[in-house]
Amino acid sequence: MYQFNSGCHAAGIFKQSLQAAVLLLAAMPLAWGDDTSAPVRADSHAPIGVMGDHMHKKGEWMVSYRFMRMYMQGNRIGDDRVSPETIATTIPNRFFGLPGQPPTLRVVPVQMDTNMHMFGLMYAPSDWLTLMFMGSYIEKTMDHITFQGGMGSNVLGDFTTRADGAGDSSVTGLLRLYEQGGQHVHANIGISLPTGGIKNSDQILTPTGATPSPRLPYPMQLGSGSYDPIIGLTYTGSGSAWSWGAQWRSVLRVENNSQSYRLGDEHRVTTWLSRLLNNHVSLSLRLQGMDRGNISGIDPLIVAPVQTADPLNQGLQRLDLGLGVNVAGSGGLRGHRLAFEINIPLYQDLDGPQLESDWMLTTGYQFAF
Ligand SMILES: [Cu+2]
Repeated sequence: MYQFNSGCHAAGIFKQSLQAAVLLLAAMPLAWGDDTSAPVRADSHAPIGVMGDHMHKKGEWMVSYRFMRMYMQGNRIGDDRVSPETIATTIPNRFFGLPGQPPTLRVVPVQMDTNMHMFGLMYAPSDWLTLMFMGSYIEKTMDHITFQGGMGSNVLGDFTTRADGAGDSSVTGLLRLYEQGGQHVHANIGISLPTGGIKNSDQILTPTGATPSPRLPYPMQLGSGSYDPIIGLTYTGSGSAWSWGAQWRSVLRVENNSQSYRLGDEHRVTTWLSRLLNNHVSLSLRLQGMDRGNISGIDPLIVAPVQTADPLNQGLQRLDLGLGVNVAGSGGLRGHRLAFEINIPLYQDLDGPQLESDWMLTTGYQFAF
């Protein structure tokens, strides 16, 4: 929907996250029973922002739900902040020369909100193999400023574009490679399935004041459009009150999608340290490095004087700090878990101009049976 911006997006963000946490708590069945087996340690799962961190015992199932919220405001080129006025008057428009295309960018994204609902299912056919399926539903909004005409810094107006729908899903096998004395290693091998849309469109405001509804630029699409191999390696270790782990995980884009492009490869390396407060609650500290490549190829229907329409303004390198809490149920709530994590960038280097990341919240509920 086309609409003019109103109010402050940030005000409702923490409220929404809190609501999600309360909903999850309310969804946990209340029951009482004897805890007959060994206590479940809260830190036997990694911080909730890590996927495919743990395996299950033969015959065990797990269902999970995560709510992730990511907030981006303001632009950078490399590590340096850049204003909308500077972008609109100095950054060349790669489509200049095509009919109606001005020499510089004239539409500038200023803020983006992403909500992701992730649904997971895990099953272990044997002790050395756990299968994991993940699906998602994504809601994206991006706020823009449109500068008037072909030059100058007069603002014509602002507008918000939206895209909602299924995101990509994945099937992954976790293969145990080593297990001894509290040390564990497994391989993560899977494939990302193109269930997310790549043809979303919405109404925009052009520099001439027109309001067409073209295909939205790459960051507003919900999927990759391609079958993407996932490979990784996970290590976890634990002592009496502390535990730790590390994971490498890459999503490789090996084929062009139906719209003649492929997203850049994504590589993530993360390491964490968790401290048990008691068996049921642990706190965690995490570092994550991420590298995302640019898009190769181009969607011929994505043509606009905006940074997000350029396949070469999509790559980035980022280092995030994560603070998390894991809670594991016992007694009648054995098998149920709640977790929360906030991730804040310590450093980001963007092929830009590109919107910077400000924070990401992840709330999750897991139930193994
Ligand atoms: Cu699990």
